[in-house]
Amino acid sequence: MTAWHASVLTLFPEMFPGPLGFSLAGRALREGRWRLEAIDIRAFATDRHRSVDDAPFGGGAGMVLRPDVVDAAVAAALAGGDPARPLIYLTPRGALLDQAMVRELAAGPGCILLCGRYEGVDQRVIEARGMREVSIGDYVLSGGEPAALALLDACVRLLPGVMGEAASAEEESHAAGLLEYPHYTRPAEWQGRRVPEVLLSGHHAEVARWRRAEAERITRERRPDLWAKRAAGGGATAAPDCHGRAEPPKRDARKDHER
Ligand code: 9D3
Repeated sequence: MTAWHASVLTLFPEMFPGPLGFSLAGRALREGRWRLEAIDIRAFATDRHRSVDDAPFGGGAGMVLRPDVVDAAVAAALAGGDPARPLIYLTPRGALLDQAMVRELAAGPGCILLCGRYEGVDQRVIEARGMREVSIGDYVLSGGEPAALALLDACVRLLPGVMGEAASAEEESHAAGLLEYPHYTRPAEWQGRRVPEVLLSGHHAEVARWRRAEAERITRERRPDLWAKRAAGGGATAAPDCHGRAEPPKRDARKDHER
Protein backbone atom coordinates (compact mmCIF):
# COMPACT_ATOMS: atom_id res chain seq x y z
CA MET A 1 0.00 0.00 0.00
CA THR A 2 1.19 3.50 -0.81
CA ALA A 3 1.65 5.95 2.08
CA TRP A 4 -0.97 8.47 3.22
CA HIS A 5 -0.41 11.42 0.90
CA ALA A 6 -1.00 15.10 1.63
CA SER A 7 -0.68 17.73 -1.10
CA VAL A 8 -0.85 21.35 0.05
CA LEU A 9 -1.61 24.10 -2.46
CA THR A 10 -0.14 27.33 -1.11
CA LEU A 11 1.57 30.59 -2.00
CA PHE A 12 4.05 29.83 0.81
CA PRO A 13 5.39 26.31 0.14
CA GLU A 14 8.38 27.01 2.43
CA MET A 15 5.97 26.83 5.38
CA PHE A 16 5.81 23.01 4.89
CA PRO A 17 6.63 20.73 6.61
CA GLY A 18 7.60 23.51 9.06
CA PRO A 19 6.68 22.36 12.59
CA LEU A 20 5.54 18.99 11.17
CA GLY A 21 9.22 18.19 10.57
CA PHE A 22 9.60 17.76 14.33
CA SER A 23 8.11 15.43 16.93
CA LEU A 24 5.92 12.46 15.99
CA ALA A 25 4.87 13.69 12.56
CA GLY A 26 8.45 14.45 11.50
CA ARG A 27 9.72 11.03 12.48
CA ALA A 28 6.78 9.39 10.68
CA LEU A 29 7.51 11.49 7.58
CA ARG A 30 11.14 10.36 7.54
CA GLU A 31 10.01 6.76 8.07
CA GLY A 32 7.78 7.03 5.00
CA ARG A 33 4.52 6.52 6.92
CA TRP A 34 3.09 9.54 5.12
CA ARG A 35 4.12 11.81 2.29
CA LEU A 36 3.89 15.60 2.10
CA GLU A 37 4.05 17.65 -1.05
CA ALA A 38 3.80 21.45 -1.03
CA ILE A 39 2.62 22.79 -4.38
CA ASP A 40 3.36 26.44 -5.14
CA ILE A 41 0.18 27.99 -6.56
CA ARG A 42 2.30 30.70 -8.21
CA ALA A 43 3.94 28.06 -10.42
CA PHE A 44 0.59 27.87 -12.26
CA ALA A 45 0.35 31.56 -13.11
CA THR A 46 0.29 32.17 -16.84
CA ASP A 47 1.06 35.87 -17.32
CA ARG A 48 4.37 37.73 -17.41
CA HIS A 49 3.89 39.03 -13.89
CA ARG A 50 3.05 35.58 -12.45
CA SER A 51 -0.12 37.00 -10.95
CA VAL A 52 -2.39 34.68 -8.98
CA ASP A 53 -5.03 37.14 -7.79
CA ASP A 54 -7.16 40.01 -9.01
CA ALA A 55 -9.61 42.62 -7.70
CA PRO A 56 -13.08 41.39 -6.70
CA PHE A 57 -15.93 41.93 -9.18
CA GLY A 58 -18.44 44.25 -7.53
CA GLY A 59 -15.72 46.16 -5.76
CA GLY A 60 -14.42 46.05 -2.22
CA ALA A 61 -11.13 45.60 -0.43
CA GLY A 62 -8.56 42.92 -0.99
CA MET A 63 -7.81 40.47 -3.76
CA VAL A 64 -9.32 37.16 -4.87
CA LEU A 65 -7.38 34.09 -6.05
CA ARG A 66 -8.06 33.49 -9.75
CA PRO A 67 -10.07 30.37 -10.64
CA ASP A 68 -7.90 29.42 -13.63
CA VAL A 69 -4.69 29.46 -11.59
CA VAL A 70 -6.19 27.55 -8.65
CA ASP A 71 -7.77 25.03 -11.03
CA ALA A 72 -4.43 24.29 -12.71
CA ALA A 73 -2.80 23.77 -9.30
CA VAL A 74 -5.62 21.39 -8.28
CA ALA A 75 -5.21 19.47 -11.55
CA ALA A 76 -1.49 19.04 -10.85
CA ALA A 77 -2.20 17.74 -7.32
CA LEU A 78 -4.80 15.27 -8.64
CA ALA A 79 -2.40 14.03 -11.34
CA GLY A 80 0.36 13.49 -8.79
CA GLY A 81 -1.54 11.09 -6.53
CA ASP A 82 -4.73 9.13 -5.86
CA PRO A 83 -7.48 11.23 -7.52
CA ALA A 84 -9.94 9.92 -4.88
CA ARG A 85 -8.28 12.04 -2.18
CA PRO A 86 -10.72 14.60 -0.74
CA LEU A 87 -10.09 18.19 -1.81
CA ILE A 88 -10.37 20.57 1.12
CA TYR A 89 -10.39 24.37 0.99
CA LEU A 90 -9.32 25.83 4.34
CA THR A 91 -11.44 28.88 5.02
CA PRO A 92 -12.93 30.64 8.06
CA ARG A 93 -16.41 29.98 6.68
CA GLY A 94 -15.90 26.21 6.46
CA ALA A 95 -17.39 23.44 8.59
CA LEU A 96 -15.58 23.16 11.94
CA LEU A 97 -12.87 20.51 11.99
CA ASP A 98 -13.49 17.91 14.69
CA GLN A 99 -11.98 14.56 15.67
CA ALA A 100 -14.62 12.65 13.67
CA MET A 101 -13.52 14.45 10.48
CA VAL A 102 -9.86 13.86 11.40
CA ARG A 103 -10.51 10.13 11.88
CA GLU A 104 -12.31 9.94 8.53
CA LEU A 105 -9.46 11.72 6.70
CA ALA A 106 -6.76 9.64 8.40
CA ALA A 107 -8.57 6.46 7.35
CA GLY A 108 -8.50 7.48 3.66
CA PRO A 109 -5.70 7.79 1.09
CA GLY A 110 -4.71 11.33 2.15
CA CYS A 111 -5.96 14.77 1.17
CA ILE A 112 -5.42 17.79 -1.02
CA LEU A 113 -5.47 21.03 0.99
CA LEU A 114 -5.99 24.44 -0.59
CA CYS A 115 -4.74 27.32 1.57
CA GLY A 116 -6.40 30.66 0.99
CA ARG A 117 -4.79 34.07 1.32
CA TYR A 118 -6.16 37.50 0.45
CA GLU A 119 -9.95 37.70 0.67
CA GLY A 120 -10.49 34.21 -0.67
CA VAL A 121 -10.81 32.02 -3.75
CA ASP A 122 -13.13 32.62 -6.71
CA GLN A 123 -16.38 30.81 -5.89
CA ARG A 124 -16.59 29.11 -9.31
CA VAL A 125 -13.51 26.92 -8.81
CA ILE A 126 -14.72 25.93 -5.34
CA GLU A 127 -17.95 24.67 -6.93
CA ALA A 128 -16.43 23.24 -10.12
CA ARG A 129 -13.98 21.09 -8.13
CA GLY A 130 -16.50 20.14 -5.43
CA MET A 131 -14.24 21.37 -2.61
CA ARG A 132 -15.09 20.66 1.03
CA GLU A 133 -14.71 23.88 3.04
CA VAL A 134 -13.15 23.43 6.48
CA SER A 135 -12.29 25.83 9.34
CA ILE A 136 -10.23 25.00 12.43
CA GLY A 137 -12.08 27.37 14.76
CA ASP A 138 -13.77 30.70 15.33
CA TYR A 139 -10.75 33.00 15.34
CA VAL A 140 -9.03 34.81 12.47
CA LEU A 141 -5.73 33.53 11.08
CA SER A 142 -3.70 35.41 8.47
CA GLY A 143 -3.97 32.50 6.04
CA GLY A 144 -4.91 28.85 5.61
CA GLU A 145 -1.38 27.49 6.17
CA PRO A 146 -1.45 27.24 9.99
CA ALA A 147 -4.87 25.55 9.64
CA ALA A 148 -3.42 23.03 7.16
CA LEU A 149 -0.56 22.29 9.58
CA ALA A 150 -3.03 21.70 12.42
CA LEU A 151 -5.24 19.44 10.30
CA LEU A 152 -2.25 17.40 9.09
CA ASP A 153 -0.83 17.04 12.61
CA ALA A 154 -4.18 15.73 13.84
CA CYS A 155 -4.44 13.20 10.99
CA VAL A 156 -0.85 11.96 10.97
CA ARG A 157 -0.78 11.00 14.65
CA LEU A 158 -3.63 8.56 13.88
CA LEU A 159 -1.79 6.77 11.07
CA PRO A 160 -0.72 3.17 11.78
CA GLY A 161 2.63 2.99 13.58
CA VAL A 162 2.89 6.72 14.32
CA MET A 163 1.74 6.89 17.95
CA GLY A 164 2.77 3.60 19.52
CA GLU A 165 0.51 1.03 21.10
CA ALA A 166 -0.06 2.43 24.61
CA ALA A 167 -0.96 5.90 23.35
CA SER A 168 -3.29 4.41 20.71
CA ALA A 169 -5.19 2.41 23.32
CA GLU A 170 -5.51 5.52 25.46
CA GLU A 171 -6.72 7.45 22.41
CA GLU A 172 -9.56 4.98 21.91
CA SER A 173 -10.71 5.01 25.51
CA HIS A 174 -10.63 8.82 25.62
CA ALA A 175 -12.39 9.21 22.28
CA ALA A 176 -15.37 8.77 24.64
CA GLY A 177 -15.54 12.57 24.89
CA LEU A 178 -14.16 13.41 28.34
CA LEU A 179 -11.44 15.95 29.05
CA GLU A 180 -8.32 14.70 30.77
CA TYR A 181 -7.96 14.16 34.50
CA PRO A 182 -5.08 16.01 36.26
CA HIS A 183 -1.58 14.52 36.12
CA TYR A 184 1.13 14.47 38.81
CA THR A 185 4.73 13.26 39.05
CA ARG A 186 7.58 13.54 41.58
CA PRO A 187 8.18 15.17 43.94
CA ALA A 188 5.16 14.07 46.03
CA GLU A 189 5.25 17.49 47.71
CA TRP A 190 6.25 20.63 45.79
CA GLN A 191 6.06 24.16 47.18
CA GLY A 192 3.76 22.91 49.91
CA ARG A 193 1.39 21.24 47.44
CA ARG A 194 0.75 17.52 47.95
CA VAL A 195 -0.15 15.04 45.23
CA PRO A 196 -3.68 13.67 45.93
CA GLU A 197 -3.22 10.79 48.43
CA VAL A 198 -5.22 8.29 46.38
CA LEU A 199 -2.56 8.40 43.64
CA LEU A 200 0.10 7.28 46.13
CA SER A 201 -2.07 4.51 47.58
CA GLY A 202 -1.36 1.79 45.03
CA HIS A 203 -5.10 0.95 44.87
CA HIS A 204 -5.56 0.74 41.11
CA ALA A 205 -9.34 0.59 41.21
CA GLU A 206 -9.51 3.61 43.54
CA VAL A 207 -7.12 5.53 41.27
CA ALA A 208 -9.24 4.70 38.21
CA ARG A 209 -12.41 5.84 40.01
CA TRP A 210 -10.78 9.13 41.15
CA ARG A 211 -9.50 9.87 37.64
CA ARG A 212 -12.89 9.13 36.13
CA ALA A 213 -14.63 11.46 38.60
CA GLU A 214 -12.09 14.25 37.97
CA ALA A 215 -12.39 13.89 34.19
CA GLU A 216 -16.18 14.15 34.50
CA ARG A 217 -16.03 17.16 36.85
CA ILE A 218 -13.61 19.04 34.57
CA THR A 219 -15.67 18.25 31.47
CA ARG A 220 -18.89 19.43 33.17
CA GLU A 221 -17.26 22.66 34.42
CA ARG A 222 -15.31 23.65 31.31
CA ARG A 223 -17.18 22.12 28.39
CA PRO A 224 -20.90 21.87 29.08
CA ASP A 225 -21.31 21.34 25.31
CA LEU A 226 -19.19 18.16 25.38
CA TRP A 227 -20.86 17.03 28.59
CA ALA A 228 -24.33 17.40 27.04
CA LYS A 229 -23.32 15.36 23.97
CA ARG A 230 -22.03 12.62 26.24
CA ALA A 231 -25.08 12.60 28.51
CA ALA A 232 -27.25 12.37 25.39
CA GLY A 233 -25.48 9.11 24.51
CA GLY A 234 -23.02 10.63 22.05
CA GLY A 235 -20.06 8.45 23.07
CA ALA A 236 -18.93 5.31 24.84
CA THR A 237 -19.76 5.14 28.53
CA ALA A 238 -17.39 2.39 29.65
CA ALA A 239 -14.77 3.42 32.23
CA PRO A 240 -11.41 4.12 30.58
CA ASP A 241 -8.40 1.98 31.46
CA CYS A 242 -6.46 4.41 33.62
CA HIS A 243 -3.23 2.48 34.23
CA GLY A 244 -3.18 3.31 37.96
CA ARG A 245 0.18 3.00 39.66
CA ALA A 246 1.66 3.90 43.04
CA GLU A 247 4.97 5.10 41.60
CA PRO A 248 5.55 7.43 38.69
CA PRO A 249 7.03 5.66 35.65
CA LYS A 250 10.77 5.02 35.63
CA ARG A 251 12.64 7.68 33.74
CA ASP A 252 14.47 6.67 30.59
CA ALA A 253 17.12 8.33 28.49
CA ARG A 254 14.91 9.07 25.49
CA LYS A 255 13.69 12.56 24.75
CA ASP A 256 9.92 13.17 24.68
CA HIS A 257 9.83 13.20 20.88
CA GLU A 258 11.44 9.77 20.68
CA ARG A 259 8.87 7.94 22.75
C1 9D3 B 1 -12.74 39.98 5.64
C2 9D3 B 1 -13.40 38.82 6.26
N1 9D3 B 1 -12.48 37.78 6.72
C3 9D3 B 1 -13.24 36.62 7.23
C4 9D3 B 1 -13.31 36.62 8.73
C5 9D3 B 1 -11.66 37.36 5.60
C6 9D3 B 1 -10.60 36.42 5.92
C7 9D3 B 1 -9.90 36.46 7.11
C8 9D3 B 1 -8.86 35.56 7.35
C9 9D3 B 1 -10.27 35.48 4.98
C10 9D3 B 1 -9.23 34.60 5.22
C11 9D3 B 1 -8.53 34.65 6.41
C12 9D3 B 1 -7.40 33.74 6.65
N2 9D3 B 1 -7.85 32.53 7.37
C13 9D3 B 1 -7.89 31.36 6.78
O1 9D3 B 1 -7.55 31.25 5.61
C14 9D3 B 1 -8.38 30.21 7.52
C15 9D3 B 1 -8.88 30.10 8.86
C16 9D3 B 1 -9.06 31.06 9.89
O2 9D3 B 1 -8.78 32.26 9.78
N3 9D3 B 1 -9.60 30.63 11.07
C17 9D3 B 1 -9.94 29.33 11.29
N4 9D3 B 1 -9.79 28.42 10.36
C18 9D3 B 1 -9.26 28.80 9.16
S1 9D3 B 1 -9.00 27.78 7.86
C19 9D3 B 1 -8.40 28.98 6.92
